[in-house]
Amino acid sequence: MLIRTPKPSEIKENQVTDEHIYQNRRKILKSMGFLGASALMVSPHARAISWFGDDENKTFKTTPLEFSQPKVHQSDEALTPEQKVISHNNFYEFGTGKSDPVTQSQSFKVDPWSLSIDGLVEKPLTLNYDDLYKSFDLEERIYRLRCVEAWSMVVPWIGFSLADLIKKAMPLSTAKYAVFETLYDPDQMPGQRNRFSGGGIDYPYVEGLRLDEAMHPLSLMSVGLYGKTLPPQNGAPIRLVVPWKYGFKSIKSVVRIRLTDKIPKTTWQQLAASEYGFYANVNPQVDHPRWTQASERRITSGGLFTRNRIPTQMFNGYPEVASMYADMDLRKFY
Ligand SMILES: Nc1nc2c(c(=O)[nH]1)N[C@H]1C(S)=C(S)[C@@H](COP(=O)(O)O)O[C@H]1N2
Ligand SMILES: [Mo]
Repeated sequence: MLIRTPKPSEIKENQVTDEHIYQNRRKILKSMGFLGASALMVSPHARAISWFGDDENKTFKTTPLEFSQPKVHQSDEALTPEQKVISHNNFYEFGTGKSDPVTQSQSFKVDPWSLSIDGLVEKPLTLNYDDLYKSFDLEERIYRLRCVEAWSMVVPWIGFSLADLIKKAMPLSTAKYAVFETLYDPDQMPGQRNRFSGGGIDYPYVEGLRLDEAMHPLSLMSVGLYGKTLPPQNGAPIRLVVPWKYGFKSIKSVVRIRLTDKIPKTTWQQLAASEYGFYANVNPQVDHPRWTQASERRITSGGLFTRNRIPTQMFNGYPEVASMYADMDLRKFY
């Protein structure tokens, strides 16, 4: 995401050069053991700028997960390499640069965790850390995720249908929207400590879906990727993945889902309503006010400067959601 009004003391991600991100990422990958000695020789003087402190010598421990392999939601597209999925992130709670989340989140505590579902439901419920992995059948789904900034990834997520979770809480007929909230914990999340470190966002991060969108079989609560539990930079221990919407709807490290009858004001709408709407359906015909949405850069196994520009597809290539918007003007409801 890009912020509209620059503040002088803020590192904006478009001011962080590709080269810097590249060097920083190499350093991280090196510390995680992905790169050999030869990688170091390419840039012996590489020095990552550390904005908040140093978390990068620790590595968060993920654990293997058991899951089923359903026939649906598989894909023949090339997967984005795991080390890119876990080192190029947007998670403003840990800083606004693409490599801040991986460097600043490695000591994030996910156990104990508490995720509550409340509001307009008959049976409010709370899941603890173990419930996240044990209360539902976990399956692997390969989904494209397209960021509003026009890069995209193909990721083997592990998780369960959001619909199954909502059904357990028994929604009242008056419920029309689901509102999601990320953990608020400035001690652990340096981006929440002041306006500048967190991109001007008024935390906690909030997202929302219409209830029919939330109940759509594609909407996934993800607890893992690449066969393991999620690392913090990707939203551990549980995050939403809504593959037909821009990436910012896929809220990370969720602690609360509240059903309501009023449309919520989401974090990015609060920050820049003219740029980020409630719906945020991937739509190559509706440009972001400052750049095109007609194409995207697919992150693959190539280097950072590899050209992988591909056309963006309507609803990110998930046409089965179109009927939910049949009588809506998608330019107005962007
Ligand atoms: N809480 C929270 N969730 C968030 C964000 C964030 O800053 N905070 N960034 C969003 C954006 S802009 C994108 S593109 C995706 C990126 O997910 P990934 O890092 O797993 O690829 O997470 C989304 N979820
Ligand atoms: Mo994004």
